[in-house]
Amino acid sequence: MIEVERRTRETEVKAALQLVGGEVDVETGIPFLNHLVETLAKYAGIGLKLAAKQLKRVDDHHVAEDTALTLGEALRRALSERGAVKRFGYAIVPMDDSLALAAVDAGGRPYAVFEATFTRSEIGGLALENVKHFIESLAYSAGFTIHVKLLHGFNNHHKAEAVFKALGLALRQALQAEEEAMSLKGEVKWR
Ligand SMILES: [Mn+2]
Repeated sequence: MIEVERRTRETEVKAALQLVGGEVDVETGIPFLNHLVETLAKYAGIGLKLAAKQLKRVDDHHVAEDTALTLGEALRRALSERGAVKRFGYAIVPMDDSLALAAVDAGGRPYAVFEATFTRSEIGGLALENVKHFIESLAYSAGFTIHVKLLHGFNNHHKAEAVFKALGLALRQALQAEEEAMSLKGEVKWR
């Protein structure tokens, strides 16, 4: 169990993460963000209890970003303890009208490519521009390369959820234990 707390003047986020499964419960005060992060954890097969609160009332931006940074830090710590993992994973996931692709390198190389557009500005308290910001923040704090591409879609809820399901399933593969480091360097550096 990895526990991470992140507190700034803007937010307070507490996360407890288990790589090998367990209960998933996310409460950020932003209903659609809860839904997306719970989807990510469930499909990734990780246990995650995460609570975030906004200390200074502004908008959803800081909570979304800091939730991603805290989850990423928990994943980074969990992986540095776990040792070798498969490292790479990918998935293409449909959700009715929407089809999303995600590919991950969970190997200490922070980078994010996000290609998806939305035709609504907000769902359930979450500005949809923060979906991209969330995934970028997660990639940088976890030390993962994450590519996400929405191949097509119409319903904005389905589009965002398909992205998080695909990312979750890609992570499920990438986080599987492996006998030796997936790198010609002989080890994966977690900075
Ligand atoms: Mn920001």
